Amino acid sequence: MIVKRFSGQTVEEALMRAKWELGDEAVLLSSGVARDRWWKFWEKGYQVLAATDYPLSTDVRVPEPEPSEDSGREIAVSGAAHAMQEPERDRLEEMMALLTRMDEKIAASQSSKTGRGKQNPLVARLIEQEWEEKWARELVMEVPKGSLDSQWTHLAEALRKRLTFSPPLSAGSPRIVVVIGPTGAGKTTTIAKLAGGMAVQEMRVLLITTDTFRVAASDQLETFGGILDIPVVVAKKPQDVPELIRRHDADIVLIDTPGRSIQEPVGIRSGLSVLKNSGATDVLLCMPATYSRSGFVDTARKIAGDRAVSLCLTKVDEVLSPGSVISALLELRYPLMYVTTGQGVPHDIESALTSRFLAQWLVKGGAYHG
Ligand SMILES: Nc1nc2c(ncn2[C@@H]2O[C@H](COP(=O)(O)OP(=O)(O)OP(=O)(O)O)[C@@H](O)[C@H]2O)c(=O)[nH]1
Ligand SMILES: [Mg+2]
Repeated sequence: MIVKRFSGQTVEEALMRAKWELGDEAVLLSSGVARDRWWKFWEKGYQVLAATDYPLSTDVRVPEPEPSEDSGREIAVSGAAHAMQEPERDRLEEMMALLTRMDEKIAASQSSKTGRGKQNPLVARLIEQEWEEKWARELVMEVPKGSLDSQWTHLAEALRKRLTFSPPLSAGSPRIVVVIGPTGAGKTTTIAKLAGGMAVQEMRVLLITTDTFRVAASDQLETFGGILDIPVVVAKKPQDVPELIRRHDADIVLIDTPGRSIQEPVGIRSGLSVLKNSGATDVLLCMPATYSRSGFVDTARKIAGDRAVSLCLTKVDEVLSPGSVISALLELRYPLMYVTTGQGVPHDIESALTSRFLAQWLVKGGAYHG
């Protein structure tokens, strides 16, 4: 009996080669993806193992492969198995069983290497929610077996332990907070929300805008200040900030900065100049939860530089699957101070540390009910 392996770009092509060489009576022993020893390592290929009882023809021509769309791997070959003698058929069956077991072992070892084996249903669900697979696997490892509800609770707890949180802003002498972030992140709205909440706690708040870059940008903060009855001043240049702070007796100063694109290094530098000149005690980085994981990480890193920042995660109400943002938070490890949950001033903001809904939402997704 002759047993030989044939390769091709598709199973059919490999099979055709086998038939041409071994004849129509050839029996297919196994088929599968070609290992690189059998195929050009830079191309995807398939291999079949075929056997025949008949001697090889000396005039063998292997045909050029015909293009085929079907790349199915399970193909039956009409065979001469029925014509075989009993002991040969037994030997063949033994060989086939052996080859199948070898194939299974190779596939299992490859899947454990790539981590693409049988997937835990919770991991699969998190990946559907746009979690990065690495984080999904890592956190699910900390979740004991149990009902789905108890798994969500444990997962939320595991996530809470991994993330760091900053307590909400309090009064200082004064506390000087510079709010930075990409364009449209919600910086000015967040400042208005914070100021509204602080005024209720009877803190003396001063709002400073350094956004003289865009037409009427300072009007937005002045309008909020007017409604909340909180003083708003405009710093024409970053160097003016300390003097403006001295002139006002405040417990806390919130400084708004213009949003600039991260593609624009000049804008980022001018934002940094406010940080340098203001004597900031805190830097609050507003980042929209709507960004992709990589967009979030790149933008946050470019804007924060090597500065210690706290994070305000904005627009969580616009996100249904928070997996991207979780993956970004786990990667960045910046302490999370606030989440903002809508456009309403001053209510749509909450402390990340004390929020009762945040961890649950981060793992389960859906509408945010903070
Ligand atoms: N859905 C939702 N919208 C928000 C939230 N916070 C702010 N916005 C909206 O986002 C838009 C931009 O908000 P701004 O506060 O002007 O953003 P900004 O970062 O100051 O923008 P620039 O100064 O232009 O960089 C406005 O329409 C806000 O109402 C939020 O938590 N949820
Ligand atoms: Mg603004």
